Amino acid sequence: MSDCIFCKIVKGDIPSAKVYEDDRCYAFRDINPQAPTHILVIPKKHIDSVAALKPEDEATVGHIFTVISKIAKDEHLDAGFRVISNSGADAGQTVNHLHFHILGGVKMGEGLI
Ligand code: DGP
Repeated sequence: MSDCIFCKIVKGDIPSAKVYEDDRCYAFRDINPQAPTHILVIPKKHIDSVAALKPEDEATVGHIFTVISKIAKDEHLDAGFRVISNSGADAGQTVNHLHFHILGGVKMGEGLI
């Protein structure tokens, strides 16, 4: 989508601190980190959110979770990490391109989840 900021990040039109990239996904550091390690993992293909996922996206999402596991190891998040995907307005989704937050490097509280 031409007006999507994460599509622009994938294309390199908006700079980002890249952590990982392959043919299906891209990972970069969040511009407004909520934890010492805060990385976003996104599909290169534009998908609006978890709510918009279709059966043909299953392989991509499964792949993203394997990549998340690799990134967590590379970032030495051995003590644990949290993966969050906000979907829709009530969840506070602000960028309508599917993304998974990896949060780590700190002992997190038990609020919400
Ligand atoms: P969410 O609220 O779940 O939609 O999270 C969107 C995240 O995207 C938020 O934590 C801030 C991050 N973000 C927004 N714009 C940019 C950007 O241009 N660059 C980077 N690196 N992160 C961004």
